[in-house]
Amino acid sequence: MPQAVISGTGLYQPPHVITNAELVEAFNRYATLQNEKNADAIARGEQAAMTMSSVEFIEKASGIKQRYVIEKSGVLDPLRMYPRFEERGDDQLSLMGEIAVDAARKALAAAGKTAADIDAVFCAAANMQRAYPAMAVEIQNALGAGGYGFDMNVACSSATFAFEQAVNAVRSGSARCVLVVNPEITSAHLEWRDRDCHFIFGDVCTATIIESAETATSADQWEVLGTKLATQFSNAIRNNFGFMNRSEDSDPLARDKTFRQEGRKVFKEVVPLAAAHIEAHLAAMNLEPTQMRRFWLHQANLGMNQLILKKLVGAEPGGDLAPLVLDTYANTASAGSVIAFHEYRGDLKSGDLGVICSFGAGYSIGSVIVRKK
Ligand code: CO8
Repeated sequence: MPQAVISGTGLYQPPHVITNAELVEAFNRYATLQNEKNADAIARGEQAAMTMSSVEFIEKASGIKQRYVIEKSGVLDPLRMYPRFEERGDDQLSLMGEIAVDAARKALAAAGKTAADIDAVFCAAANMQRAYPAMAVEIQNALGAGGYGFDMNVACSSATFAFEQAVNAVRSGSARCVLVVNPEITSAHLEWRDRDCHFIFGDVCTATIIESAETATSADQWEVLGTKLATQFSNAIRNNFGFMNRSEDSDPLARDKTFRQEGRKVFKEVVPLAAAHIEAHLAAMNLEPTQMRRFWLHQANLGMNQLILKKLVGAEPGGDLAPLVLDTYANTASAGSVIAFHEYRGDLKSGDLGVICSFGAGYSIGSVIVRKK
């Protein structure tokens, strides 16, 4: 069976930054306008006044300091509070396709491959821009790749789940070189008008080449020693937007049609699940957490990652053991752990071991154990 290696990664970084100060200012202007509009109902006690957001809360509760977005003016317009994207014609490359192609070209260059080498494209993300045709097939076509492509959604674990599919495809011989893309346009399905979650997400796209060790020529190769996926149903993170909305006569703009979560519950339930998952995966391969040179963890919350690391290795993670990217990128759904892997692996040496791990809605957890060649 051919061995699978990660031979290149690429990152699309959106052009606009929203700092916490800008975000909070826009939210508080929106909340003030709402309170003025609903002043009578609030005075009669029929409606609760909206409470203000704060930079201090956001940084203390999450560790997030800013986020990148593809479109900024609509998000910060207190009369709108979501991005402004132009509808594109069927003959134009979709926005998800565009950012995926950008990240993919960078990953191909890093791996020393061309689109002609790709024989499978997996588009794995927390939301797809449309129902069909599959985003992956559009991306495959835009790149000029052959083979086949499909979309998959396991929310924040989409990337690691796709890595396992790619590794299996390489090992089984159904593909020799797989492109995994994670175009996350979270700004379009985040509820920016809800102070409990308005600070959480950012846009980005990551791309990863997973190929047979027999064809890999990159100077930076990572053997995939093992993958482990797990899911356990939970409603604590949910979005009810979908194709049934029209037939159900439900309001497509209602609160439940964008991201919502019980953040504290997620925090408490997912930390032990993720730590136990990584520990079990390593144990099954006769490895100890302390043998890991690096943990590229899902980027949802600084405190979550600190607790997971403490459970695993009994230490506070410095930037070196479990690098943080959520301070600058925020939570980028499935792309978070891949951004960390993309940005923080150059200093590792041949033989060094690490774990890429995602966790999130579903609940879903995916871990990928890698060794630098
Ligand atoms: N400013 C000021 N105060 C606030 C704000 C704010 N912005 N927001 C909430 N507060 C208040 C609350 O109202 C509460 O007040 P009170 O005590 O009076 O009730 C107080 O602050 C504390 O609130 P919380 O208990 O909610 O605060 P936490 O310390 O729990 O922090 C977090 C909230 C940061 C959300 C934290 O719980 C967390 O990060 N949890 C983990 C969440 C997580 O990992 N989720 C994974 C989601 S990602 C995923 O699975 C992918 C989904 C698909 C992508 C979707 C893209 C859009």
